Formats: sequence, C-alpha cells, structure tokens
Amino acid sequence: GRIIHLADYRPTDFVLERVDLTFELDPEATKVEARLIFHRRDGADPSAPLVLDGDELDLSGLLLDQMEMARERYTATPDTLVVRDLPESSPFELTITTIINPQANSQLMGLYRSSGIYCTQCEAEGFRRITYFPDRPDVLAPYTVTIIADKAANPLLLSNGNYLGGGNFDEGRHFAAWFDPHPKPSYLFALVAGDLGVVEDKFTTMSGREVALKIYVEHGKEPRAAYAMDALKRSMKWDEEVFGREYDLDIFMIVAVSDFNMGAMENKGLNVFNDKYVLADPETATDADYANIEAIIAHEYFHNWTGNRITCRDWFQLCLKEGLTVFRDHEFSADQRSRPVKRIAEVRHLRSEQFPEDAGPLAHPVRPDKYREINNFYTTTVYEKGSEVTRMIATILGRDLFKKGMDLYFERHDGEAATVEDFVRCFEAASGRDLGQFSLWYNQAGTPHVTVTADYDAAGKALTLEIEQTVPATPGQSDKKPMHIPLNLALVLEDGTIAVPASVEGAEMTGSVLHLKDARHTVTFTGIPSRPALSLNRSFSAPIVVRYDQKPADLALIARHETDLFSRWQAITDLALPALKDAARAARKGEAIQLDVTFADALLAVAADPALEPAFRAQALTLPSEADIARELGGDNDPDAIHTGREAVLTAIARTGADTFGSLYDTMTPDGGYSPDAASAGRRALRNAALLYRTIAEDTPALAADAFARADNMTDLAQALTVLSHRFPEAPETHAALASFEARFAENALVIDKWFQIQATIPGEGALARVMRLKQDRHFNENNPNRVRSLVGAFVFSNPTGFNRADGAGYRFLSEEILRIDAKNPQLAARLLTSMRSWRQLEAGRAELARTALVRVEREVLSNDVRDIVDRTLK
Ligand code: BAL
Ligand code: ZN
Repeated sequence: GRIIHLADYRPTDFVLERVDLTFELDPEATKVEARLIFHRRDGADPSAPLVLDGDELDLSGLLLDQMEMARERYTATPDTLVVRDLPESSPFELTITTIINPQANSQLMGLYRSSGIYCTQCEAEGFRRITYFPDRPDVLAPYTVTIIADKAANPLLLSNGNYLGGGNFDEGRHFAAWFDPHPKPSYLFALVAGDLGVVEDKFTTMSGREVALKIYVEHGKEPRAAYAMDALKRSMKWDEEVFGREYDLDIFMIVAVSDFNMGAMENKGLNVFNDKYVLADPETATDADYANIEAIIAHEYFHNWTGNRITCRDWFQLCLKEGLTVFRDHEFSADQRSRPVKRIAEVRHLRSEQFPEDAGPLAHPVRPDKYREINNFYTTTVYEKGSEVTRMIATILGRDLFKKGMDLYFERHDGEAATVEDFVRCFEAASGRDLGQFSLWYNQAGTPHVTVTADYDAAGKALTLEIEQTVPATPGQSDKKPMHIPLNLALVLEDGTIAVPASVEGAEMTGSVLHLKDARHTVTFTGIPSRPALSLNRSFSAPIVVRYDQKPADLALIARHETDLFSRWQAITDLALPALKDAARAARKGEAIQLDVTFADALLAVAADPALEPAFRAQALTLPSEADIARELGGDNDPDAIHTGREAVLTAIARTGADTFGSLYDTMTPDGGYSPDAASAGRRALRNAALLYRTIAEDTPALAADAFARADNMTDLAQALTVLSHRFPEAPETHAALASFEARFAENALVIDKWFQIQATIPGEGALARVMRLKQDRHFNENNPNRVRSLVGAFVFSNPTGFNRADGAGYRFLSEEILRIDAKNPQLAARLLTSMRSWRQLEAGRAELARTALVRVEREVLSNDVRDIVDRTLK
C-alpha cells in the first residue's frame, strides 16, 4: 500500500449529485446496481477522467445515460474504474452493476452476513467493496435505496433515512425503498436485511416532532434491549438540552449483530452495533457492561450531528468527529453518573491505553499527516486524546464561550465536510482568542512532560514554581515546540484550605488555570501564608505527565482535603506508584518489601470514609495496574517482578486494612434488587474490592466461593469467578465455579466471552497452555471478533506475566495467531498486533524474543493492515 499524505488533498473533479442503489440480495451473488448522477466541477480539467474506487470488485455492467458504454471508454480492475470522455459540464448518469458475495466476506467490511443477517460496515473504505464509487468522505449526496430479497428469510429490509414504501414481488420476493434526504458520504451508508425481533418506542423532539425508535435484535433477545432503548432516549434529550441538537429523520434504528469489528457504527438513521453494546440484563451483564452500553449508544447517536450532519473532509480529520464525539459522550456519562468517578475512569483509560501508544513506535498526532492504512488510525490517540484536546478548548474558553463556539460550528458547517482548522476557527471567532499555539495539540505527537520544582519563601509569603515542559520525540517528529497547556492547580494549606494568592506573576492565570505556553516559566504566587502542598493538573485539565517530587505527607494532605475529587484520587495514586515501583525493584532482587505507612493510612482512610461515594472509594482501592507500573519504571522491565511486587503491596494493604475490608464487605450490601444505576454499581464495586482484599489476607478460596454461590447478578458473579480463578487457579472451588458458569451460560456467547476473558487473564506460566486449550473449546469461534478478542486479545493485552513469558512462547503464539487471523480479517489481526507496541520497554532477553516474533510476522504477512503495524512497530 502506498502512503497517503494530508498535503496532497485535492477536491474531486466530479461532483456527485444523487445516488440511487438497488440491491437484489443473495447470500453468494448479490446484484448491486448503482445509478450515480455526476457533473464536472467548475474549473476542473474538461478532459479529466472519472476515477472510482473499488476493492475486490468485478464489473458486470456499465451504462452512461442508460446506454451501453463503448469498451474503450473505460477501464475496470478489481480496485478501480476509470471512465473517459465524459461531458464537459452537463450532468450525466452512470449505471454500474456489480455482483458481490456477502457470505464469503470474512473481512466484515462492505456487505457481509452475520448469523444469517445481511449487514454492512462501510467506514472507512468498505463501500468500495459494494460498488465502484468516489469512496471518500468529502463526496456527499442524498441516497435512494431499494432492497429486493426473499421475504420469508428477510422480512426486514432496512437502509438509511425515511421509509418510502415497499411491496411484494413474484417468487416469494419483496422489496422496500428508503430515501435519506441528508447528503452523506458513502462511509455512512448502511443496509440490513434478515429476520430480527424489535423493541419499539417513541421520542418527541424539542420542536414537537415524533420520532419512531427501533432496536432490532435476534428473536427472543428483545427484553435485553430495554436498557439500550432507555439510554437512547436519554441521549436524545441530553443532546437537545446541552448542545441544542435535535434529531432530523422520522425514524432512528439500531441493529445488533454478533460479528462486528468495532464497537458500533453511526450510519445515518441506522446504527449497526456489536451486540455486546446493546444487550443487557442483570443476569448476564455487569455494571461495566451497562455503563459501556450507555456510553456507546450515546456516542453513536451524538455522531448524528458531529460526524454525519458535519462530516470530515478527509480521513486525516478523523478526530474532528471522533475526538469531539468522545468528548460529548464523556460529558453525557458524567451528567448521568458521577462526574469525578467518570473522570477518574477516563484518565485511567487514557494512561493505560493512549500514553503507551504516544510513547511508542505507533505514536502519531491526533490529526495525523500521513497514513498507509486508515483502518489503523481508529486509535486511542485520535479518539481519547482527541477528546482531551476538545476538553482543553472548553477549559481555556470557559463554558459559555465553548458553547458559543460549538453553536457557530453547527451553524457554519452543517451539511459540509469540514477540517480541524474549520473547527478551531469557530472557537477563535467566538472568543476572540488566538488558538494558533494551542493547535499544536492536533499536530504534535507525544505526551508532554511538565516538570515542577517549588520554593516557598516564608518571610516574603511567596511561592515560586519553576515549570518546564518538554515534548518527547516521536516517529517522524524530533523537534517539538512548546504547547499551550492549561494547568489547573491548587495550593493546599496545612489546615486543608485552598490558598487564594494575592498575585500571580510569570504566566497568565484564569480562575485556577495556569496557562503554560513557554518551554520554561518561573511563576510566583504572593500572599501565601504557609508552605502549601501543590495539587497539580486538577480534574486532569491537560493530557500530560506531571513530574513533581511531592512529600508523602503533602500527598496525604491532598488526599484528605482537596475539593477536586479527581485530585484526591490522584494523590492516592501518587503515593501508590513509588511503593509499587520499589516493590518491583525489590522483587527483582529477591528482597522483601516494606509498606509505606503514609500510603497505607491515606488509602485506608479514603476507603473507610462514609462521606465519600462508594464508587470513588472503590477507584482508590484499585491500585495502578502492572502495565501502569511498567510504564512508570520506563524500561528494562521484568513483568514477573512487577507482578510479584504488586502482589506484595496488595497483601500488605489487605492485612493492614483487614478490619476496614471486613466491615465494607458486610455493610456494602445491596438495598433491594439489582439496579444498574451508578450509585448501586458503586456499592457493588466497593464490596467487590473488599472481597478481593479479604481473600488476599485470608489466602483461601472460601469467601469468593461463597460470593459466587450467593451472587444474584453478573457483576458479583464475574468478580467472584475472577478472584477465584486468578488467585486459586487449581483449587477445586475454582474448577467447580468455572464449570457451573459454563453450563449455566452455554447458550449465551456474550457471557461465555467473560468466561474466556477471565481464564485468559489468569496470571503466570500456565496461561499460554490454558489459552491454547480454550482455543479448542466448543464455544470458541475464530471467525467471530468478540470471541477472538475475549480469548486471544485478553491474553496478549491484559495478561502481562502470562503473555511475556521469559521463553518468548507468548510472542511466538501471537505471531502465529496474527498470521492466521490476517488471512480472514486483517483489521482484527492488525488490532491484536498493537499489543506489541511497548516491546522495547522489556528487559533485553524478552525484547529480543519479541523482536524475533515481529520479524517473522513482517516476513510472512499478507495484508496492508498488519504490514503497516508491524513495520512501524519494528522501526
Ligand atoms: N465511526 C466508527 C465507530 C465510532 O467511532 O463511532
Ligand atoms: Zn465515533
């Protein structure tokens, strides 16, 4: 595959006016007739040919204005159709016929079959697997779609927009026609056909229009779509109230399918979802599943404005829709749940997924300037860091000006394919601020490091901070410029109050936000009565790494008194990390660890504080992961030592806090039946954290086995099974629990995925053999992405000791999996291979074995997707 550059962007020579598609569905030979009306763009070369994209296509007919085209006027290959001698200015109609095979489409891109259902996935470049087309996001047109199919097998025929009508044909066939009046790019096209159950509801928009809501799921699963429907209605209401955005068609449909590469897809009026993010009931879904469903339903719905009404000019602008829409779904969840707890979860996710990406060989800017395979840029950098960049605009401008800028964006660009520059200009216009330097966040990769030293002058009652920012070198970018970093901070005095400085010099400050714009700042706060503790990057105002050598007593003060709850959690984390790093170093040398008393006291004080919400206390008790510790250690990492050290710290806390955990386990019991709301989920999370610590202290499976037997919901059941199997993999209680879980949920693939995932993440040497055995299990299906991610994905991404075996067998296993999966589903294979992104941080022996496995993939790989990842990972 060749490399595509942002700088090479040119508009098309031809403007697409209308699209009229007819599908005659057949599992192995679907006939697609595309009637496309074009005219040559004003000013375009009058002799330029029309060049259309294809992918594995076979042209079976081509008409120009209903007339057969002369053979010498066009050239068709599987991946392109070039048509010459077209009219200079008048519109013309091309009719293109292709025959495609949905049943054989194992890539799950374009039109494919999932459990007997026809469905499509077109983002980013799947439409070109259906017909020849200008398959790029800046080509927008209204679509009419007619679907013809066997009625008994496919009573349901769906596409984008509003339903026009339908009827019966001969031989048991029928048809349905749909019209989408909103001009859209091809990546938002969708078609679904088959036999599905439906859950129906209605929503009345703020201007009083009634919208029919339909969620389609496999027959019998309708009750499990109720929560998704509720989340959808809350999303629609929230977008009206918070962003002033109203829905714009007569119908909004969601279809759940079981074979899907992504989480979900925002096709206009017809979202297609991975069923994992639709189906939930207390018996089969965890609290985390409910939260994910709520967030993803909202995310895809919010795309209707940020992505669909305003789309992207080209794929380099992907963050324009994704970063912004993640920001919107984060805000939605924060409003529906607990804002600080949500923020903590977001930051944990960003640090564990995006920070390693930004610090490794796959680092790229939020708005990349080149790509070889666009599928590989649906990354946590584009999504989550993109969201943080949007959040920083809101922080810098303040709520009102941010809203004014968003309104201007909708007003200026509705119906257009826009760029990041267009977006930023709206906030500049709304605020009168220059966001030129700020825009570096879109173009410079790498996580900025901000180093702070503090000096308190007691006589002058002044605090001076030396603040230095550096942005690490990343692939293709060695010299970085200083960024505009909005650093929210508080000076916490000994009595727990927050100091209000008389003056601030050395950097601009708005409210509690310090604006860092230079490589170095010397900032002086006056009127500070005593030496304060420094609470930096409150609410995680910027996606940076802060380096400040804070005394443990100061961190404990912040953990107790900060008004910003995120910062209280951060202080606990800052106490935990040195302890965990020391423990890893000690474990590597075979030494015992000494638990830091300040850390243990601060942690247990938070855990026991009834004034704090349970979900927050549970977050505090969830120590940084082994991957977090590895990242902090920075290199020469031994995953076994990190694991052993962390276990030692957990054990010390479990013993010190035995009373606290005992009483939490007894008191955080449910009041009444299961409810997925955030407060109830928080109590379960805290009780389940206590279960873990109690089990560690007691070192027997009894309590977890009891919890497993008593659980009346999947959250508690899955946690009990995790504690049992991760702590006592060979205990009879564990074997019994795994067997009973499997027997009880054998018919529910999504629950069996949890069973795979729990077993795939059992730490230690036995993991690889266990995973290989589970691959032979009757429930495993190598063609289903959810199954592969639950078993192979969980092992390579979330089992640091099992995967990083010192003998390299984990890496060899991954290389074989990649090569086999790649032959069927390159996107899935490429995604799995990103688990190797931090291989250079491993100690020398493992790093060499990892490199050898990567070289093998590089030598034997077939797809552009995997080749792109492996080449960059090795570079
Ligand atoms: N556009 C791909 C799926 C999503 O981000 O919503
Ligand atoms: Zn999205």
